[in-house]
Amino acid sequence: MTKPIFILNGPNLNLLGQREPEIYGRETLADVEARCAAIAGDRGVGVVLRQTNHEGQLIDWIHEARHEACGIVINPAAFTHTSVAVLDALNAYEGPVIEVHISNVHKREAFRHHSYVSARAEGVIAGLGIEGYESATRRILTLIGA
Ligand code: CA2
Repeated sequence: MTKPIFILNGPNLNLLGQREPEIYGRETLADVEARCAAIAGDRGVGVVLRQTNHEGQLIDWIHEARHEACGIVINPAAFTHTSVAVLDALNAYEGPVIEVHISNVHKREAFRHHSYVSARAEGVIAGLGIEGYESATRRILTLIGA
């Protein structure tokens, strides 16, 4: 049986749909999970969506994915721009990784223009709102041949 896709989310994304809708929209991570589960489910693949405000927790989940996930969709949020540790964890993961940003980080402050994670990701999606998670899920399914 195919292992699930891990959809991992970094700090403050628990507020999705509750604050700053002009930047991040009105839908929640529960909506993201439902949309991606429907897409992956059509190919017989499950999804596991998680969110944490803690860098070490995110790293532990990436380690878990080494044995438990067929691919990773990750929105590392602010850790995108700061964390060599998240990059190192992803470098130890052998399956496909797609990086997602809800907003177009390149249209925002200069400190959001650099991503440590992009050096590892098979693909990077920014500015498509939560549809970016759906596209990333489809891409993982393609890359694993599901
Ligand atoms: O655009 C994205 O998805 C980001 O990864 C979101 C991060 C930001 O630090 C990155 O530069 C780009 C911030 C996540 C904060 O999420 C919130 C959602 C709703 C309300 C407040 C914060």
